[in-house]
Amino acid sequence: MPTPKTLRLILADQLTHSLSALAGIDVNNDVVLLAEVRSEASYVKHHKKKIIYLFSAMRHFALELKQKGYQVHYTYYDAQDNQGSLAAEVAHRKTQYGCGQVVCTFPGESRVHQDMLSWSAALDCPVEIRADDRFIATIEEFSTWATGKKQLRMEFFYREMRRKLNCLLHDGQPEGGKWNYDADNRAKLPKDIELPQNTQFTPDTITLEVIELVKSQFDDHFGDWEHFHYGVTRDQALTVLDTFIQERLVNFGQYQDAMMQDEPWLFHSHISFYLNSGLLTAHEVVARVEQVYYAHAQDPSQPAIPLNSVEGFIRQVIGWREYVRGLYWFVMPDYVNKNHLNATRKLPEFFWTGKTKMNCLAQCIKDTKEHAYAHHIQRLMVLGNFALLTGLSPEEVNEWYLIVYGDAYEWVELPNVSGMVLYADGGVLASKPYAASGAYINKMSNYCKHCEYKVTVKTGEGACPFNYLYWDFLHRHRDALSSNHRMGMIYRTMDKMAPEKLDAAIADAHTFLISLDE
Ligand code: FAD
Ligand code: DLZ
Ligand code: SF4
Repeated sequence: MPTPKTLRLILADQLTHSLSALAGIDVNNDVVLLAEVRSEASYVKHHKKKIIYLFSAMRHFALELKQKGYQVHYTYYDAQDNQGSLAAEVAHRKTQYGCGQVVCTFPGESRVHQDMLSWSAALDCPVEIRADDRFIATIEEFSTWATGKKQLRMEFFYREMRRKLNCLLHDGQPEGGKWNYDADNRAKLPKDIELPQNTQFTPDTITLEVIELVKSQFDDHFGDWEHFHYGVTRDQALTVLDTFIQERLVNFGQYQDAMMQDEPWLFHSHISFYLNSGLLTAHEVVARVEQVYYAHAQDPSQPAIPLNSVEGFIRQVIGWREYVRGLYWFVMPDYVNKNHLNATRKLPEFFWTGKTKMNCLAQCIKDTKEHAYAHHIQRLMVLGNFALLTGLSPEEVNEWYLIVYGDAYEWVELPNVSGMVLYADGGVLASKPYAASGAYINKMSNYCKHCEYKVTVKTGEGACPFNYLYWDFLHRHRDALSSNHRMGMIYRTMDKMAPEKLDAAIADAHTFLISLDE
């Protein structure tokens, strides 16, 4: 029997030529569908730059498929017959092209997966959901690794990934003798350091059209559309990666945790947009970095790239990224409702405007609003730390992170927010909350120099709010946290504090939290 004509769906974050949904395509017969749909573009009010990036990247990818000879149906956002949702688009195009089956790749969000599972019955035809082999670990591999373990620590999963790829290993032993060089990666940026440029592209006519669409249709969404400079094709994404490897990887490790006023890009790679939407794959990113590391190590005419930079970067990609993806599918759907610390405070308005006297927050929100990007420590130790210490509701904080970052999809956003930032999962992801006082922010940035508050003042007039919020947080959650052996030392320090100092911190925190609610 001949194979029926197949409708092959490609989602906005599946822009990869080797995507499993395209495997075995009959180019003369099958139809590839990409659809810009209202339901996906506005189920949360995504940052304008995230929509510009995705729609433009989808349009460019569709053109590349057509150039390869594929039959592509591209549903434009403002097309008269746009059906408004993925399910309705699939149903409509299946009938339009007379397809007898649908093939998709496993999506990145549980919500979309649940929807896909209902399509076969609704369409009365087979709907095949193929594994997403762009990840290094399969969902089943993670589940096998995690099942029965008391603690799911990234470090041990990461070592499995290193072994699986035979990456930075000699006879099964880690390069340099250690698996992890994180201890070397905590330097502050020197005052006079010369910072490299981030890679920028001038928008072409396709991107300019999408910008006009977003200006008219998504005006009420968060974020600035101006100065869009991201890559929107695979070639451009490769340029971003290669420029990072040539110019910034050398310093990535030591300055990975550093932050600087008005400098969002620093020595980071800025590839998360491309990795998460499929223009780059984790396999190729890691292979290129490893290859350049060894090539430079063997060629005296090339500058050596420090192992702490290379290992640190590779750990982010095959460690953290793979780990949060595996964890997401292992713990969903319950994970979405986790709230171990019973945090219920509403998100303050300044998360949308950046209007706060706390300079570190204002800076990180400004970077986010302008670029749909902030680097990891800004997300974790400034914005996340504030959300943790002030007890913001996980639901509201998750929605904010999903909206504001151009690389945000639930599989990666939710574990980072509920697990890493808010400790809402009670320690499944992190062995202790990432709580910190102003001293950490001052150590890793120059934000405090430009702030109305004084980071060295602990309580009272002009004191840095992070200082008293920190002690108040520990005090409030003593029952939930003091039995955690990694918190033992900090509670012993707290117990040695003069009672009036702790009382003053708690009183200042209460006043601050009341003003936050107002
Ligand atoms: P680099 O610092 O250059 O790191 C290289 C790559 O490693 C990144 O591109 C990313 O793919 C990967 N990576 C690093 N850390 C993580 C991590 N914790 N989880 C998953 N991948 C990681 N990353 C997202 O891709 N999407 C998100 O929605 C997202 N939300 C986050 C929310 C919070 C609260 C926190 C603390 C982190 C979040 N991250 C998220 C992780 C990280 O902040 C971003 O991946 C990173 O800032 C992207 O910038 P970059 O490409 O310059 O990264
Ligand atoms: C995030 C997003 C946006 C803004 N728009 C679309 C869209 O129009 N069409 C589409 O296929 N996907 C879109 N996405 C991504 C989805 O919301 C969802 O996050 C991923 O497809 C999950 O894998
Ligand atoms: Fe942030 Fe406190 Fe420093 Fe101000 S003083 S920038 S609020 S850490």
